[in-house]
Amino acid sequence: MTFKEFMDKVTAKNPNEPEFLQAVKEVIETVWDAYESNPRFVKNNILERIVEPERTIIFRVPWMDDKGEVHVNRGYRVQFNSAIGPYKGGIRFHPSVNLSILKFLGFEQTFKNSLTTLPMGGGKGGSDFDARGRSDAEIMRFCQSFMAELYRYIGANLDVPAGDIGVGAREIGYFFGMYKKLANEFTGVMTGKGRTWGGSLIRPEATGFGVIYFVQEMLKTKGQTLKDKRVALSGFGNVAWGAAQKVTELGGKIVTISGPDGYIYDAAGFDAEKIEYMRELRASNNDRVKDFADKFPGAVFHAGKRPWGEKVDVAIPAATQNELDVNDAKALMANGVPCVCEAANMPCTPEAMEVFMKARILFAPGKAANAGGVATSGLEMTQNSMRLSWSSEEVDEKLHGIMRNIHEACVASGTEKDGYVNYVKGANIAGFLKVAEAMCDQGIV
Ligand code: 2IT
Repeated sequence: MTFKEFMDKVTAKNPNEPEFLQAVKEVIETVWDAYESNPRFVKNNILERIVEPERTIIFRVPWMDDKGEVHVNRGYRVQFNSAIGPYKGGIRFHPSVNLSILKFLGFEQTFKNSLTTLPMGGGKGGSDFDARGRSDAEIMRFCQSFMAELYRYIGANLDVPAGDIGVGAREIGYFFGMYKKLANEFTGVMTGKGRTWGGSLIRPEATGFGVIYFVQEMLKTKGQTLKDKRVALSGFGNVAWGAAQKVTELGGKIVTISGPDGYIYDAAGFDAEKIEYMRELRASNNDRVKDFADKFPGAVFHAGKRPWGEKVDVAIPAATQNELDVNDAKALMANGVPCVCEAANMPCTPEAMEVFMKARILFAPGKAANAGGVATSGLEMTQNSMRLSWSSEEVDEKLHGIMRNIHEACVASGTEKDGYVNYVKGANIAGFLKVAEAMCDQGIV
């Protein structure tokens, strides 16, 4: 079978799933040679098996709003791969959520989790629920209705969900409470829990911290540090918040954040007060960054635009899939950006990635750079199993070590003949090999 024949088959089998096919193409293209040259992989038909989720659950989520009106949303859990551990991955609440997006996320999660070196398989779930303008009571009822169905399919040794876009500490709390009531047991069935009831310290910051540890490692290969670097972030959620903290701590300057309404440019950089305000913006549930410019004079709001036209030293897309397209990539290159690090899942389109890699700049894919979030979820699972909790320093040190190892794995598997490190290829090969070997070992199941 050629790569094209393989993709044609996957495309025919999964019509109307553009995001899923995009993710499959990127991974399989880069692992193709490693696959073909391994007779055991070929004999076990690993490729066709690895792109098929082990199980997909789709369910009705009915709920009542504060006025007594009844609504119905669709809930999903894609249990993608359990070759190296229980299914693990976040729950996303966003109106854009559909099967294609959750399959792409579950597929990516499988390789990301493999890269962390912790025993976690891949999964993802969510709903097309729109939390904008919803009261706390409405959010609680929705989470309870969602869990009233999902609880049958998850468990501390089976499938351990966490947060993603639209699902944070509050939603995890409501999920966990409902799970505990229905299953009648207190277990580590979710991560991202509150710190007084089994949550790991540093988990809220971990994705952003991990991204910046990865950027540090990339810059180090060029003899550079983040000190005095201007950094453009997109998004204003949990990942951007953690990254903003770490960049600021390391002496770099965050100059942009963004939302669906536009972006903020702040030449002065962020301080503790602005970083804290990012949290308030998120909690406000209104999906808008304009308020930032109203609060901080000096910060300029650019309506309806993305931040990639600004001249910066590091660009970090931290919002959502396909948020940075080929024109954005060209704009960044025109300004000579030397480093782009994906913090969201698949934020750069394939055409944008091609621009960066052709220009041979430092470019890291999300599945390597943002793995610190799920890695710390893995550390939360370990602490729950041992019924104890580690200090922030302990967790942070482990997280830092994991990010360094992921960087090393990318360099080991992704260095090309001319010395350029293709982090995309490196991450895909390193993540894939482990899962593929485990699948072979476990037989045709
Ligand atoms: O995309 C991701 O890695 C996450 N949303 C975190 C998943 C997790 O299980 O912590």
